[in-house]
Amino acid sequence: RAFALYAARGAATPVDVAILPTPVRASRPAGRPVDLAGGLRVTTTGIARDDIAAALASLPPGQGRVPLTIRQQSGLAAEGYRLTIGDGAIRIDAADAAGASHALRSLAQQIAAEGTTLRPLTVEDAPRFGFRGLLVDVARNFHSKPELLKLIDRMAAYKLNRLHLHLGDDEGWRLEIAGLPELTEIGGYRCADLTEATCLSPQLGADPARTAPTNGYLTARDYIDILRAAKARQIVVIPSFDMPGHSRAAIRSMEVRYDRLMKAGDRAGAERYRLVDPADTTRYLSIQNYDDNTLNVCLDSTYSFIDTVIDGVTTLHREAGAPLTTYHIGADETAGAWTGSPVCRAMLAQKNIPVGKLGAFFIERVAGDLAKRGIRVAGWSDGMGHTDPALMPADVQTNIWGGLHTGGVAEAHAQANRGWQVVLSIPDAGYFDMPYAADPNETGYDWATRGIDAFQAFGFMPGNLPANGALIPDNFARPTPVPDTVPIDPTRSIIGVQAQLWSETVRRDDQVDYMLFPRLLALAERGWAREAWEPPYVAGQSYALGDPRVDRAALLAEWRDFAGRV
Ligand code: TNX
Repeated sequence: RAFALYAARGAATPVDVAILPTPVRASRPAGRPVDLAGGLRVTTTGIARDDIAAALASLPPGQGRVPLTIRQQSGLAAEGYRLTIGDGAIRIDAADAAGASHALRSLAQQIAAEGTTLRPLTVEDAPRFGFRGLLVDVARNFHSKPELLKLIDRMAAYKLNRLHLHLGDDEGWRLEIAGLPELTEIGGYRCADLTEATCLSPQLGADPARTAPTNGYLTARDYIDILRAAKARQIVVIPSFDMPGHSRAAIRSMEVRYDRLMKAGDRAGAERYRLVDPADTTRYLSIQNYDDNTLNVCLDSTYSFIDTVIDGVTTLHREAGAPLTTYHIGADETAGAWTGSPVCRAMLAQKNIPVGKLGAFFIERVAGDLAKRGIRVAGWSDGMGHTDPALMPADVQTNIWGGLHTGGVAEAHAQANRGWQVVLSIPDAGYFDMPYAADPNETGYDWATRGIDAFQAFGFMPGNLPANGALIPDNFARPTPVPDTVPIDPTRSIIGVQAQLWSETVRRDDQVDYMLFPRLLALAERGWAREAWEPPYVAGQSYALGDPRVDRAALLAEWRDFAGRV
């Protein structure tokens, strides 16, 4: 592990710490070192040891002599901590269990760099954003439970705290749901070609066996284990099953259920699992070329299906002791089927709404159902933006996936101005299914950008909190300022950033690691630390790297130092 110098923000002289993401303040006071050879003796006050057990386990073991005193302390920012190393003792003051865990992770990084003799060090730290997320898509290609557990531990090490687990899409359904076994029996498997009767989508290569890495699903037990591992690391899991578009796996699975019930003579039962209107004559093609992937939003059975899914997921979260707080409904890239559906025509006439509002109608209805259960709805910004805010619950999370130069700034500000919780999932800075570089040997899509290397992720400027949560565009390829056409209301803010690992092109678990590391660390850095080279937000203005207000020399110095710590 490299051990680099960095100028802690506000420090007059460079301080050598190994902590990543960069802490707010660090200093090297005078005093005697701490010799860890004697082993640590941990005591806690006001923070349950169970809540920080995973972070404690990241330290060298031992029932030793060196006191490590962990105390809850009021007056610190949420997730904040103060770590004091010196004179034979280590002390942690933390706002909460998350703060204590972060302090322990910082300590573990310092031990990894310095060895068992720690020179005196004081760190004061707190995150810039409360939401620091990673999306892992296990729907397109499945990724194993061990891989997910490993990622959860890596996330905690770099102080990321939201795992957006993408469990359902066109190509697969990856979570066992009580009462709907077909979802995983059918939806958990891609097939060799499209001739199989229940085929979801073909395998990406020449590996048709059902044991191919693209196949599989999480059992209820697996998911509970994942939730528990996340909770032990202060990570909230946000499940997502994309709807009403991107729903081919659910549609195919429920067709099988329908047929089985019909064969058993249970017509009424079968009708409860209809997700499309059989008389719908609409022809559509989704952006990803599916012509049969959209739930019919006018059928009551669609909503009772979603209800069963939410029931099942809620129960698993309860069993894990990690209540479901946010549920992501997708809501993106709906191809706009339904115009040829008699059921929809009847509903439109009855409710007197225009056909163009059907997508919004779906989101508003599911959001309302979630709100009744006390669960926050989350969705992608394109779909969410079409809703009528007056018909949405007050508590809404939106993931902005407009590009830096294609409307993402205005979208982020407009949706923040609706009072929503805005998370920046900006493709050109945080879609880690894009390749590292425009090189034919690299895997990944390039629709958003020709490549995102760690420096580009590092140079993303998500804005200036708390009053002005502005999205600051920064695209190294096109350093042209983007006009801020929708200034953010000064009382609003952006709640955080998220990295996305979509997995259409990412099949094996080792490819997951390759796509995420090291650039995930750059995003973790931006989610945690606000740097002096980021100019303050000014309403109506925006800037990119070419803007003279960006202190490029300071950015490069920070980058070199960061790269040394990675
Ligand atoms: C767009 S981001 C998508 C995903 C794809 C991704 C591939 C979003 C809401 N939709 O379904 O996996 O691009 O880069």
